[in-house]
Amino acid sequence: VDKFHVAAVDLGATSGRVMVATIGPERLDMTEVARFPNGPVRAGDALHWDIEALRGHVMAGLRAALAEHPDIASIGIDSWAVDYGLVAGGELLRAPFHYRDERCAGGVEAVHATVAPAELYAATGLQHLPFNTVFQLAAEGESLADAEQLLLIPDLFAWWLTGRAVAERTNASTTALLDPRTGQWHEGLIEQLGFPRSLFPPLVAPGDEIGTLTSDARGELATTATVRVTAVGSHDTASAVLAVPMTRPDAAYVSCGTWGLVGLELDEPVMTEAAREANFTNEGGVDGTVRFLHNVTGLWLLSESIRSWEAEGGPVDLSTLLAHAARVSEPVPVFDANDPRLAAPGDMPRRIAGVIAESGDDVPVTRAAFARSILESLAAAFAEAVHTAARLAGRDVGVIHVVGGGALNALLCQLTADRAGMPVLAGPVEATALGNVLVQARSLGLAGSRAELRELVARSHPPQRYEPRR
Ligand code: LRH
Repeated sequence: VDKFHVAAVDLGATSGRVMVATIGPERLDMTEVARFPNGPVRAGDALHWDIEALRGHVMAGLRAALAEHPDIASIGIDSWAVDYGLVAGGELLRAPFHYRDERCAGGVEAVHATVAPAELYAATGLQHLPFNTVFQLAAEGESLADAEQLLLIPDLFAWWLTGRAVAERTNASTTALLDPRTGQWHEGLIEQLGFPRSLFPPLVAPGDEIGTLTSDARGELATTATVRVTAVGSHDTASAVLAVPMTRPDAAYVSCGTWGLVGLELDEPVMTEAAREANFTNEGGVDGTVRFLHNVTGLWLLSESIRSWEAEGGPVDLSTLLAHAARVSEPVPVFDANDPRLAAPGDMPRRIAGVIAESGDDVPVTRAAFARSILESLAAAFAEAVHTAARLAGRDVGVIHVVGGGALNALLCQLTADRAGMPVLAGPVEATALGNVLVQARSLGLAGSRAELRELVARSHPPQRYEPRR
């Protein structure tokens, strides 16, 4: 194929971006057209996403992308998982809830009263996260009555652009309503839980064409081109894993942004009791692969701490903070990064201090030591999850790839190598957008097995190596 352009919309829980990629047979280059912050917004007593603001940023980004590259052939959209909009009569009914909203607790109870946790795991292979879509839906109660369809966040954007309502499979796998054996909606479970079957749109797979821009969308994007919207691994983690430049069979990955998703790419799910107890998930990957992984709280702990410090005393420079954290020589406490009390937004330093104090350790006094404590705790959790994944899947692991924003954090990468006792290969930082782009490119004719796509990534974005220090 000759050179061509595609656009990737990549929405993370902390920031979003619109990228344009130029793809040739030997190279893949990406430029950022728009970047914007994202995060929970409190409306009344609930946490939501500011979906209108996100929509505005996405449309502005795509308009700029098309102005610069009128020949953009395709658009792909990915975002964080599990959250959704309810639509009826062509309208979004209300702002989607944020997965960190507290209402999920009631939903967990309601679902588990009908389907026991072990039964749910056997049916879906998903780790228990209190915000899995199934629990959110159970918490909706009466408010489901006026909804015609449920659209996961990337599918909502695709619907705005094309008018087509679909459910992309990798992200649908995070709802806990998909059957991992068949890749279809789990009819039995949906019925058992009493959700209207009509809520769930037809499934599409990464690489499928969802549709082309409606005339309204073309107007808004100031283009006359028939741009197609292509389904990608619309779960951001699925896109990220596709772009992990794994070249060895003994590679594990950490997709590190707001979350640290730690695991392996497998051909078959591992749905043993041991995997359930370790809270490992079998999410759907691109090309029917299985993302066997565990959610570790990621840079959320650091970004929320910085947000609190900034609210108290003005801007905090991240690179200065990390440089100081790297120089901390006294031992710092390692705490459980996955403590559920650290899941909600607000006042993070105080809550982390509480968790540390509770285990009898001294709470670090300086911000540098505090940040170091966070990074040591994340590295410890990453290393442990890698070893657990290897054990549960019966695989040897000898190298860890760190992709996403965390790949920029040299201290975190080094500490992960140290604690895991194996090399870390860091990068690409924009793995998610790259994975998004690769699926579109392949769908438009770029030849490539997953291995070949990963070689292309490694060539265009050579990873940085960290050796374990012992
Ligand atoms: C990462 C992510 C993760 C999900 C969480 C809700 O952005 O998609 O894979 O578990 O957000």
